[in-house]
Amino acid sequence: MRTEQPKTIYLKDYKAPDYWIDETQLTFELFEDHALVHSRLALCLNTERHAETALPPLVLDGQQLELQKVVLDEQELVEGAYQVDSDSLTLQPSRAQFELALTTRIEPQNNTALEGLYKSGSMFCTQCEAEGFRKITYYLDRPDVMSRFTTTVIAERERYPVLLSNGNPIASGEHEGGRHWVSWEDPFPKPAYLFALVAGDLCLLQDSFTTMSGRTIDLRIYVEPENRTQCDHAMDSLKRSMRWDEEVYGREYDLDIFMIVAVNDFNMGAMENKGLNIFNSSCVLAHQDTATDMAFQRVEAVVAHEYFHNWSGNRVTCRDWFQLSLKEGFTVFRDSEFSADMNSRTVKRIEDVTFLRANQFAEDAGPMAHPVRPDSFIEISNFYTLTVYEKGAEVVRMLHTLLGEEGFRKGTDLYFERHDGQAVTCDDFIKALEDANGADFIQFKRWYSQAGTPRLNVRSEYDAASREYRLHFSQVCPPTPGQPEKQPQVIPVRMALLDRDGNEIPLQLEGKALGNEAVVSITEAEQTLVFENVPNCPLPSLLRGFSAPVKLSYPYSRDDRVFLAKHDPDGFNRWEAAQGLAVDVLQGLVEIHRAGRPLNLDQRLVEVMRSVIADAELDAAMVAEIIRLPSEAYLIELAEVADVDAIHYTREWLRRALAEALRDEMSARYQILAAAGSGAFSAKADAMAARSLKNSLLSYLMLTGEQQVVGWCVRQFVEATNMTDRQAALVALVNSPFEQQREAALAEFAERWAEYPLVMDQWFSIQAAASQPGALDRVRKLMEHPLFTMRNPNKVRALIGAFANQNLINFHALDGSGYAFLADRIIELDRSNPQIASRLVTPLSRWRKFEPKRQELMKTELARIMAQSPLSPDVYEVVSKSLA
Ligand code: 0A1
Ligand code: ZN
Repeated sequence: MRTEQPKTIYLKDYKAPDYWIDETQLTFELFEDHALVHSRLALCLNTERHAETALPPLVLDGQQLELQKVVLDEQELVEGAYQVDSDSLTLQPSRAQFELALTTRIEPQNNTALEGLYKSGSMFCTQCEAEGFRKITYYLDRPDVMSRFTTTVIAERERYPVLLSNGNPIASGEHEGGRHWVSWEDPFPKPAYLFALVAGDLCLLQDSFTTMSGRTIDLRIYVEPENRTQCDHAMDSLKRSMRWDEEVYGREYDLDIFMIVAVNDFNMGAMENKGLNIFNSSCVLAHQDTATDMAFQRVEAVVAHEYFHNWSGNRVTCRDWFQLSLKEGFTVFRDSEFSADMNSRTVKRIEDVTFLRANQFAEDAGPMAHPVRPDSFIEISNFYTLTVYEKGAEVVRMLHTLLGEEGFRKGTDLYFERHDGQAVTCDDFIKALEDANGADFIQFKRWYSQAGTPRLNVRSEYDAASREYRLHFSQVCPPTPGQPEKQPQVIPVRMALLDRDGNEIPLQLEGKALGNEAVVSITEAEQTLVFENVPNCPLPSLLRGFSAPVKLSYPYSRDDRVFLAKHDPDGFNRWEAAQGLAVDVLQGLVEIHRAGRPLNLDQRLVEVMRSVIADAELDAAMVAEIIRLPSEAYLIELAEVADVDAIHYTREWLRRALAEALRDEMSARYQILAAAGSGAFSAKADAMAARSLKNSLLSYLMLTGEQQVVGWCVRQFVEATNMTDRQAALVALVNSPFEQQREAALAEFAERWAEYPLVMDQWFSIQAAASQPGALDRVRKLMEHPLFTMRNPNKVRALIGAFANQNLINFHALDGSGYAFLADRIIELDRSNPQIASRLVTPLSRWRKFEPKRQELMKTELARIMAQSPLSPDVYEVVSKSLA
């Protein structure tokens, strides 16, 4: 908590540590009201920094610890022989190699911040990334200090039959008084942030995997007994991830055992601790009765993400936290490619791009904008951002695009070989890719150092006489905090030129034949490409697959977009054209609405939607993506000054108008899909795609207000064989004016699923996000619900997060009630869980996007938060930067 102004940490100040820790031996004694942590550290001087004749003091990190004993080289130190303050323990070694033994007392039961060692329900667990280990014992808690860990856990056998830590189990035994112990040894040196411990009464799903070299790995998923039946999908995803990493990256698993533990109280999605991944239960548990298809896909992606970290993160880790994207950007790229290979590649790309544009672009345009490799931070927990993760993954994707599949693999092989067992930087990653390919990424590295989303404007000219087609590119990146001016970046543009029938014209650029599709690199602020031998004026298909995270603009007419939506041979760009058309239509409607004129429906959009709904050949998931209108959040991001009311009103108007115009086609397709899906449940991609389209159609059809459709919806709710269909029907009812059906469905759902916390999260969330007036009162009432608690991050995200991030019309109510409500929750949460409190500030931090009245109201709430004392560094950083 804040006593003085929190300190800013700078990348430029990085220094290697004064000492290394070769060995770390830990013994945990777990009790009901406290824990004792005994550590024995083998330290040695970093002789690259210091001569043995002038030993610097040893400064260990530590917070909220009660230090009970300090023993240096078998000599217990008396008070005064060391110094302790709120963040550190300092002592003076007298030899270059020495042993330090410490005992600290901590209170996991009172650890509501869920960082360090804490209790989730009846189980003990840890979360050490980024700087949680220092809340367990004094240590060099920085990722470049890598040590071999041996851990012994001692606890009451009855309450905690399962005792886990990293590595392989090496010994176990009984103590007096019903206590038992297990020792674990991790042969791989690791930083403290990868340490983990679990103690609880857990049940086990076990399986095995044979690696490419023929070793058998023991796979274990530990969950609370009632969840035993919901682990199959996670186990299956794990085995597929292990195989994929062997096939695509040549990476084999290294320990003999790999464990996943599901916990209910967790700040993030999951954590890649060596050999002992700890997961938010929402990212492990999946059964068709209780989890939606989206949840299934999230489990698959998160299991893969954490597993892939074993190489991209653990075997090769980060030198310092400024390099976080080294492991996160790369690993997100790896997991998204895995998901693309397991499901539909185009649909996965559409989902990722949609998410990036609505969320990361907004971050890049807001007060917390920072480069993929930040230069400074106050609280590192605030930098687990969409920029570090998602934009970081886009940066790796561009490297993949520029090098091609084979060149990229050569580069990653060299990276893993060269840096195995090391803590390295983003520059080291790039250097390996360069060296393996003879490439030069000097300019490309600006993607790591410059914040903000570049705009790429494109114009074209066709000269029939010379048969030349010119594309003029100009790029500009807007100023971001601390970076008023930007240099041009390398922008790979995957593209084709289409003739009037939608066929690709062979590309010839400066005398070189490039085939039908090419990746061109735009490197200058202004650049012109001249394509030769172009028989007729073509239509360009640009930035295919979203080959760079930029805002592209080309003066397409609506007719051009209709043409591309129907004829572009590239699936992603067909969707992109339809999206672009919908954006253009909506932006036009917003203007008409603001001018007080009546809205009208552009028939071209209706035609595009009609043609895909009727297209039985097209992947149903693609149809669902194409008919989904751009989100309110994305429309707000695109606007200079966002008129929330107009955006909400016109988007709803357009949805209803489309539903009415396409009523027959939509209901015909809905009924076919409903009949086809009523049989046995399948989790295969095509079955999921069919459900996705069916439910998207249902949500449109409900807008017609027809009794018959309400009947279909209620029937789907009652007869659903899976949570995807049941939940979709509930969402449609909750967002409808049919009060009686809505309340009945909500009540029945709550009664049936009261015992399932993750299902109830959905129930809270659906209501928090419903856009009818009075939402805030409903949210306040739901906070009193016996199953709601501010202590569980999933519940906070489900209710408070969904209201502030998804219910934009109510959150931005003009009386400021939504803002005041959120500020109250942030202030309240800051006392128990600063990381979660800080994440909730995001919607308020975006105040510059709105008109003066809302700006003032939002700033007032930010100022009110700022005036709190104490205030965590987490919330302080985001709020102070938002107001700066
Ligand atoms: N490294 C994990 C994410 C993670 C980060 C921080 C945490 O606590 C503050 C927890 C998890 C991942 O990328 O999955
Ligand atoms: Zn990660």
